[in-house]
Amino acid sequence: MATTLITGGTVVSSTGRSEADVLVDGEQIVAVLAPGSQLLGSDLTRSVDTVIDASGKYVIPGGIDAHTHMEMPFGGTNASDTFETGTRAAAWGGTTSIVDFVVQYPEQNVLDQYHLWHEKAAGNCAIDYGFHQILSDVQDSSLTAMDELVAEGVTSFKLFMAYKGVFLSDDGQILRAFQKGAENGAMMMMHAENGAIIDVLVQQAIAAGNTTPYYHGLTRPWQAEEEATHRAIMISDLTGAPLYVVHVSAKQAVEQIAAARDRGLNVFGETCPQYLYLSLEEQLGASSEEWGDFEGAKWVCSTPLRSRAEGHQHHMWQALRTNDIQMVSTDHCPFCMKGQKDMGLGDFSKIPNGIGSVENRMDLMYQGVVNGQITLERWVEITSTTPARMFGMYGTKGVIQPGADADIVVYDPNGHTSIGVGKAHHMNMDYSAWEGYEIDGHVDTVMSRGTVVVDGGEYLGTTGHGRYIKRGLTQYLQ
Ligand code: DUC
Ligand code: ZN
Ligand code: ZN
Ligand code: ZN
Repeated sequence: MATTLITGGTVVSSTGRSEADVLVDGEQIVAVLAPGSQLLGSDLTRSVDTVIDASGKYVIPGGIDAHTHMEMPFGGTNASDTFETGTRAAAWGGTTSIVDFVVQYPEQNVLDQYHLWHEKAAGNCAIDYGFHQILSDVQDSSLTAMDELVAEGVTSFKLFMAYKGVFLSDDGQILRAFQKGAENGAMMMMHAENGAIIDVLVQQAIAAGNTTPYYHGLTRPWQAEEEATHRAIMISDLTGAPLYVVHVSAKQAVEQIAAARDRGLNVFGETCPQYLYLSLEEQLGASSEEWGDFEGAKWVCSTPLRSRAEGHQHHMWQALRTNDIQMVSTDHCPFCMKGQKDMGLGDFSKIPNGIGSVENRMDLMYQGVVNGQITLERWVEITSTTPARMFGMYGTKGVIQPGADADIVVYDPNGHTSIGVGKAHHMNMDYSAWEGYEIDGHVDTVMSRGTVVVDGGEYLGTTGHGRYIKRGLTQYLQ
C-alpha cells in the first residue's frame, strides 16, 4: 500500500501542538514521529512513496461537519447540493466527513427513508459520510425504528418544536422519543424554536404587509428559541436522554444550555458560522441592484440571524471559548436565489430556509483564531475532535494518531482565501453567503483516508471515494 510522509509541519490537536511528521500507510495514520525520525534505520523521506512538505503549516485532523442537508426536499424545492457536489465542496474546504440528516416527513416510513438516503449517497460522495435521522410526527413505528437505526450506526435523532405539518412533533411525542433514546443510548437532537408562537407572528407580519426577508428574523424572536431550548432541556432531564441543541443562535438559549450543564446534565449546543459572524441588522441593510431589499433572502435560515445590538454574536464567541457551546457545524442547506429563494418574493415565509457553508467552515473558524476569538487548539476541537466524540466516531476520525483514518488537512497560516468573490466556490449555489469574506489562511492539502483529494488549488478527488461511517454511541457524556 502507498505510504506518505507529511513532514515539517506543526501537528495541532485539541490539547496541544508539536513539530512532528505524520506517516500514512494506505488509508490510515501509522505513526506520529519526531521530525527527521529514522524508522528501522532508514531515512523515511527516502523510503516512502510520497512526501508532503508541510513546513510552516499546520497539520490538523480533517474537518467534520456534523450538520448538512444534501439534496433535502424542503420548502417546496430541494437543497441545491447533491451528495456529489456538496461533498466535493466540503473537501475543497478541508472537511473530510459529514453527518447528513435523513429526513422522514409525516406519513413516510422511517426505515424506507434511511435506505433512500443510502441510495442517494452511495457511490456519490467524495468524502466519508454518516447519517442522523430526523423524526417528524413521532409514531410507535418510529420508536421501534430507532433501535434498528442505532444498530446501523445512526445513533442520533433530530426532532422539531417548529414547522407544523412538516417536521413538528408535540411535547408528548418528543417525550416518547427521548425515552427511547435514554434506553438505547442515542443522542437526541432538537430544533428548539416554539413553532406555535412563530406561526402566529408570521401570519400577523404578512397580514400587515411586512413581507421582506428581514421579517423572517423578527418573527422568530429569541424568546421562542429560549423557551423551546428550556423545554427540550426539561424533557432531557426528565428522561435521562442526552440532548444536543442544533443551530443555537440566541444568547438566552446559550444561557439555558450553560445552566443545564452546570447542573451536570448531558446537554450540548452547536452553533454555526452564520450566528458568529452575521446579523439581523446586516440583513435589514442588505440590498442589491438585482434583488433590491430581497437581497436579504440570501441569509434566511432557521434559527434566524440575530441582532448585533443585542450582543448575540459576541456572546456566542465567548460561549465557544468557555465550552458552553461545544462545536460548530454549518447546517449546510443551500438554495439558489434564482428559482428557489425567489419563491419568497413578496412573502418571506415562502423563502426556503437555509444557508450553504460546507466549504467555508474551516476557513471561517480559522479566522476566529486570527482574530483572537479562539485558540488554534480550540479550532481543531470545535471543528473536528468534538464532532467526532459527540457523534461516536472518535479514534477513527477527529484525531491524528496511529490507527486513525488518514483524514488530514495541511493548513497554511500564511496563505489567504477570498471567499465567494465572483461566485468562486464549489457549492451548487448561484451566490455565496460569505461573498467578500477574507481569510488569513488557506486549505492547502486535504487527504481523505490516505488519498489526497485537494492539493495546492487542484481537485484530485473522485466521486464515490467516500464511505458510509457506521457510528457508535456518543463519546462525549459528562
Ligand atoms: N433550518 C434551516 O435553515 N434549514 C433547514 C432546516 C432548518 O432547521
Ligand atoms: Zn433545524
Ligand atoms: Zn439543519
Ligand atoms: Zn496555500
